[in-house]
Amino acid sequence: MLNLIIFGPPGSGKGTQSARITKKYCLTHISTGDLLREEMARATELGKEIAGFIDQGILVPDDIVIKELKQTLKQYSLETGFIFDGFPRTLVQAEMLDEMLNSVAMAVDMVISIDVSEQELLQRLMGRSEDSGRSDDCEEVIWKRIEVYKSQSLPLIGYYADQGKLVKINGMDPVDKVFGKISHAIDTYVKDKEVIPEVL
Ligand code: B4P
Repeated sequence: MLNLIIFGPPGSGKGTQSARITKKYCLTHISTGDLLREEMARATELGKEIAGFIDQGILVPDDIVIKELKQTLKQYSLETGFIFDGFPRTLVQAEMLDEMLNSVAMAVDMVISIDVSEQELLQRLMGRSEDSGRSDDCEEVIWKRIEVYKSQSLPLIGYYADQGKLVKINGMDPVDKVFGKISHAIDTYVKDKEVIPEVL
């Protein structure tokens, strides 16, 4: 059983790679971006509030994200094994996740951090904007998201590096190659820890 975090700037391929990791390692995929967009699509009062943040490219406040996450996790046994995609994005969220997992004698196993240049991020997200219909995939908002990533999320690199949990992956390569490197990192971790997941 594994608990992974996939971390990186907007457009680095977190969602893309999470889908593949989920399939290969039989994990439950939790994307806070998807959860928040689902709430927006329901057009609830909360959804409208969330849209106010996402449309500007800024982070949704921790209390809202944590509440959404906790509600979703209630549907699963924590023993399932998760890939957290786009969560945590702040130190408060990281500490909350540690607390929650520790309370059931579990922990984050590995944090996969995907590095991609800013120009490439812009190019990918502008490319996606043609069919994503996402309000935050426009140039001005993309730059804001990158800036927010650098100021609010990047400090998590140190938080997880200090715990010896960080794996850095060059995300500039094609999707299959990036996935190959991620799989290698996970397989090596699993082997070194002598934990044999059912999927192997
Ligand atoms: P997210 O939904 O997490 O989305 P993202 O960071 O924009 O994208 P991701 O990295 O998953 O990119 P993808 O694989 O799709 O966040 C959206 C917003 O929600 C945030 O800005 C924030 O406001 C809010 N939010 C979410 N979580 C939050 C939290 N925890 N706290 C507070 N606020 C939160 O890839 C992008 C494109 O690149 C795709 O078109 C893909 O096909 C392409 N691509 C991927 N890999 C590629 C590769 N190797 N080569 C070429 N193209 C590639």
